[in-house]
Amino acid sequence: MKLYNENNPAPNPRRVRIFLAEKGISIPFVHIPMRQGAHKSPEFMLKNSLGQVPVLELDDGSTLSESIAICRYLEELHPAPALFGEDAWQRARVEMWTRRIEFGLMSRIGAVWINTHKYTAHLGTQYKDFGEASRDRAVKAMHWLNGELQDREFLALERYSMADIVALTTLDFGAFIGIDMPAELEHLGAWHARVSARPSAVA
Ligand SMILES: N[C@@H](CCC(=O)N[C@@H](CS)C(=O)NCC(=O)O)C(=O)O
Repeated sequence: MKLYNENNPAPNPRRVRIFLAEKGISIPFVHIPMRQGAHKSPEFMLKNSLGQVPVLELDDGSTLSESIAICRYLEELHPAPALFGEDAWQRARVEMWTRRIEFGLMSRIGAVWINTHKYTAHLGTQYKDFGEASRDRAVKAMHWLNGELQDREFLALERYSMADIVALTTLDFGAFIGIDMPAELEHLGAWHARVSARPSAVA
């Protein structure tokens, strides 16, 4: 088994690396240098027709894309610690929060990235107004998360879960492209410090 990976600041492969670190699992990485377009090479497109990383490849050559699907697969193979929850209620909570972060925050940050950033200008038309509106919506989502976190330590469960991994990688990518967490969001800031202090966060 191996993971086709790109280094930081790419947020989606980082989800898998943090997940692996939390599980104490080690698998070989194959670096796909995105700045050189390696993710769009004909060879890599055979592994993921969207030309995106991460991709998990099994020893028989079969491939799995989508960071969360990859982590779900690895959770089945290595159940402890249960990062997707231990029972029906916990699993549903992790799903709920993972989806909320992906749709409510990551989609907005992604829209800022694609429509306003100089690094993506070569990819096609940038719709600057849409990008700037998405920035406002991303910051609004941070305010909402701050309220949610006022009386709990982690997003979905009473302990760390996949939802925290998705939120951490999303917010750190947002900061990389200039969407900082407003300093007054003390609960979100405390949560961010808490999850960033875990050894896995350096992944
Ligand atoms: N939903 C996918 C998103 C994967 C993705 O967008 N990866 C980025 C790198 S962080 C990428 O490969 N972008 C290149 C592209 O979309 O063409 C996942 O969770 O794995």
